Amino acid sequence: VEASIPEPQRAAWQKFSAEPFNTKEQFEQEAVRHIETTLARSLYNCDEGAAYGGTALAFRDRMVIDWNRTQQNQTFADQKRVYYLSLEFLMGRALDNAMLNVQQKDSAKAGLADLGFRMEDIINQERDAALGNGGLGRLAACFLDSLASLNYPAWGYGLRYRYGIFKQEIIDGYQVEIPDYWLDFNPWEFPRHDVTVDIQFFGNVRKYVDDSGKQVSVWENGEIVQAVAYDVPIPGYATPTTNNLRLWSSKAASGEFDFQKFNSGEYESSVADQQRAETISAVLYPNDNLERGKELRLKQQYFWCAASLFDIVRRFKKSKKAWKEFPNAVAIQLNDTHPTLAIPELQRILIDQEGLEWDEAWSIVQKTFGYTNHTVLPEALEKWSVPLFQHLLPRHLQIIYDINLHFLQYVERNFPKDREMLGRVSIIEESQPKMVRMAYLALIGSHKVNGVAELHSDLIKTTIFKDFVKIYGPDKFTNVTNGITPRRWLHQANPRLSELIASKLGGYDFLKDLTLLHKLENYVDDKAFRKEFQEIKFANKVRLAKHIKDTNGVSVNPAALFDIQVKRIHEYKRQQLNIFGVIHRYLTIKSMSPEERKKLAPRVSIFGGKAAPGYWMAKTIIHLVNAVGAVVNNDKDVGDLLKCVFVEDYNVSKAEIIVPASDISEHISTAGTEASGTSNMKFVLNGGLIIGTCDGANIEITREIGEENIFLFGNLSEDVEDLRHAHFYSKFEFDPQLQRVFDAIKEGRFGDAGQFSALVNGIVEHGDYYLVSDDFKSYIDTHTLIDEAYKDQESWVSKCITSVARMGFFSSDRCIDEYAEMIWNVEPLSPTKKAKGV
Ligand code: Z15
Repeated sequence: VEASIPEPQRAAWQKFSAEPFNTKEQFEQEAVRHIETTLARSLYNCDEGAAYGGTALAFRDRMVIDWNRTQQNQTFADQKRVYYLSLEFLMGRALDNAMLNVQQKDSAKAGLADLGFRMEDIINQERDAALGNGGLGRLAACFLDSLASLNYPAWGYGLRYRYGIFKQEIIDGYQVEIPDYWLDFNPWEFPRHDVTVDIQFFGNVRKYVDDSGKQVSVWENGEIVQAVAYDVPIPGYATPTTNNLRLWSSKAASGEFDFQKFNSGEYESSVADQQRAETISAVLYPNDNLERGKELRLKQQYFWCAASLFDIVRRFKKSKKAWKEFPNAVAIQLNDTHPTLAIPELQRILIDQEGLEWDEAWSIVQKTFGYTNHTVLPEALEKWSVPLFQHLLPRHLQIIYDINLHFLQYVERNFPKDREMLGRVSIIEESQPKMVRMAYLALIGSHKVNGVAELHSDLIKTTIFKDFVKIYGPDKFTNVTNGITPRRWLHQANPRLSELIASKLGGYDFLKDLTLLHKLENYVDDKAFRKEFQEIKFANKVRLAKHIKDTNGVSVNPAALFDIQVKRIHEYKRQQLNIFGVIHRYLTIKSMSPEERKKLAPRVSIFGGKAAPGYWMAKTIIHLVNAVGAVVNNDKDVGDLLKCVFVEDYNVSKAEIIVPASDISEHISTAGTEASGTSNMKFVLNGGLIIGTCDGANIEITREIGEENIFLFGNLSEDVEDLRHAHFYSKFEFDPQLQRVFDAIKEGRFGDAGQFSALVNGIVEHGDYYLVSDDFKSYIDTHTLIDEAYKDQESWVSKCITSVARMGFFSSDRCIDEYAEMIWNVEPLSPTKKAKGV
C-alpha cells in the first residue's frame, strides 16, 4: 500500500503524529482545548452540555488514532472482511462505551471532577443514537461491539437517518409521537464528502447484442440520487481494534442547485428536487415486526444496498484479484430481508458491468451472502409488488425473474413429480398484483440461512422454509442463538454488580469471556457476597424508583417486587396478558379482608415500550395500562400492595436503568412467535428472574440456568395451531378469573369501556389469535408461585446468583465466533502493537 507522504517528509509528519492520552492531566488538556476552541466556550459559560461536548471530542480524538491504525492494518493484512448490512443500528449512547473500551474512564472521571463536573451528569447529556426499532437493531449494535472486541475485520453498513425512532410521550394515557431530530451535535460521525456513490432509480432497460454476439442490458434514463458516506468508529473493548460503521446519507446528485432551473426562475422546484432526494434517508420506519410496502421504504433499501455494494466492490477491485476470489475476500451478512436487494444488485454489477457469465456471477453471489431470519410472523415477511419493482428498479426485476427461472428449473429437474411445489417456492407470488417474496430471494441467493434461537431455527425449517429444506437439504440451515454484549449490558448498566463479580473472579476477564461467570457458583452460599448482591439490586431499584417518581409522579416502594415488561408493544408479545393479570391482582386485593391483605407481597408492575404509530391495537394496550395505573395507584385500599406504571419513551439508555432493577421480568409471547428475544438475557444477567413462555431463547436460558430458576408457563408451540382452531369450532368457557377481568373493564372501572372493547372482543369474539385465554390461568397461577418464592428471600437470592453464574453462553461474543466459523469463514486479525491504555 502506497503512502501519500513521500519518504523525506515522513519524519516531520511522524514527529507530530497524534498520540493517545492516558492520564487525567492529558484528558483535561484535551477536553479544555476542545471546549475553548472547537466549541468556543470558556470557564464562564461551560454548562454540562459543553462539558459533554469537550469530553466526547477528547475521546473521539482518542479513538480516531486506533481507528486509523486498525483500518490501515486491515488493508495491509488483506484478510477476508465481514460486512454486516442492517437497516437498523440501535446504538444508544457512545461516550460511556468509548471511555470503557479505551480504558480511560478513571482519568475522565477524575479529570471531570477537577473541572467541576460529575461523570454521571456528563454521560446523561448525550442523546441516544436511536437508528432502530427494537431487538433487531439492538442485536446489530451488540454485534458491532463484539466484532471489534474480538478483532474481526468487519464493517457495518446502514442508513444515516436524520430522524431516529420517534420519542414517545404519554399524554392523558395515550402515546404521542415526537420526531427525534438527533443530529444537532453528533461528535461520533465523520462525514466523508469525498466518498459518494450515484444511485439510480426508475428509467428503463435497453437490450442489444454486442459485437461478440452477447446479450447486453443497459439500465438508463433513470433519476440519480447521491449517497454520501458518514463513518462512525466502533471501538472494541480493551483492544485497539476500532472498526467502521458506514452510514449513507442521501442528497441531490448535482450537490448544488440546478443552475438551469435557478436562472430560469424555478428556484423553488430546484429546492424541491433537493428535498426529495434528501427524503430517502430522512426517517427510520417505526415498525417492528411489521411490513407496510411503502415505496419510500423500497427506495431506502435499494439506495443503501447499492451504495454499500458499490463501496465493497470498489475496495475489492483495488486488490486487483480475480472475481472468483471475491467470496474469499468478502462475506456479507443480511440482517433480515431488508438488504435482500444486495443480491440482485451484486448479480447486476457482475453481469452488466463486469461482463461475467450468469453462472459464474451467481456462484459468486451465493458464496458471498448469508441471511439471518428474525421472524416467522406472516405480517412481518417482506413482499414487494411487481408493478412497484418494475417502476422503481426495472433491471433488478428482470434479474429476479432470471434468478427465479434458474431456480425453478432446478427444482423441476429434482422434483419432477411435485408440480405444486413450483408455485409454492417461486420468488414471485401469483397474486393480484404479483409480489416478490423477499425471504425466498434472500434464501436462494445465500449459502447459509440462520435463525436466532434453537426453537426458531427449527420452526423456519418446518414452516416458512419447509420446501427449501427438501430442495437444498438441511445443511443450508443453521442456528445461531442471539447474544448480548456484556460490556454495555453488565458493566456499563450495572457497574456495582460488575465490580462485585470482578472482586470475586480476580479481575474483569469475564467481560471478554463471559463463561468465566460460572465461578460465581462458588459464592452462592457466601454470606457477604449474597448481602452485597442484594444491596446492589436494591440500589438499582431505588434508582429506577427515583426515575419513576421524576417522570410519572408515582411513588413506588423499592422493597416491593418489581415486575417489568419493557419491549415493543405487539399483540404477539402479549402485554395485554400482563395488564389483564394486573387487573386480576387488583380485583383480588379489593375483595380481600385487611388481614388477608397483610399477607400479600407488594408489587410494582412496570411497563414500557413504543407502539408503531399506525398500530391501533398496540396503542389501545398502552392506553389500558395507563388507565389501570390511574385507578390502582390512587386507590387507598391498595396502597403499596400494587402499583402499575408505564415508563414513557423506552430506549437503550432507559433500558440501562430499568434492566438492572428487575426482580421479575416478563417474556410471555405466544409460543412460537418470538424468534429469540434478547432482553430476557439482559435481565437474567443482571440478577433478575424471569416469567416466560416456552418460546425463543427462553428455552435455552432454561437449559443453561436450570428449570428451578425460571418461571415457565403456558401452552407449547406445537399446540398453538390446534388451540387456535378450537377457538372457532368448540364453544368454550372462559376462565372465570379472566371473565371477571373483562367484566371489570366492561363496567367502566378503568374509564369508558368502549375504548377497550376491541381489545376484549379480539379475545372473546374474534378467535383470540394470541391465545390469551388459553394461557391466562397458568399465567396467574405462576404469578402466585412468584409471590410465594419472593417471600423466601434466601432461596430467591440463590436462584438469582446461580442464574447469573450460568449466563455465559449468551454473550454476543459467542454468537460472533459462531457466525465467523459456520457462516463467514473469517479469522480475527491481531491488532497493531500499540494497545489502548498503554
Ligand atoms: C425485530 O426487532 C425482530 C424481528 C423482526 O423480524 C423485525 Cl422486522 C424486527 C426481533 C425479534 O422479534 C426478536 O425475537 C429477536 O430477538 C430480535 O429480532 C433479534 O434477533
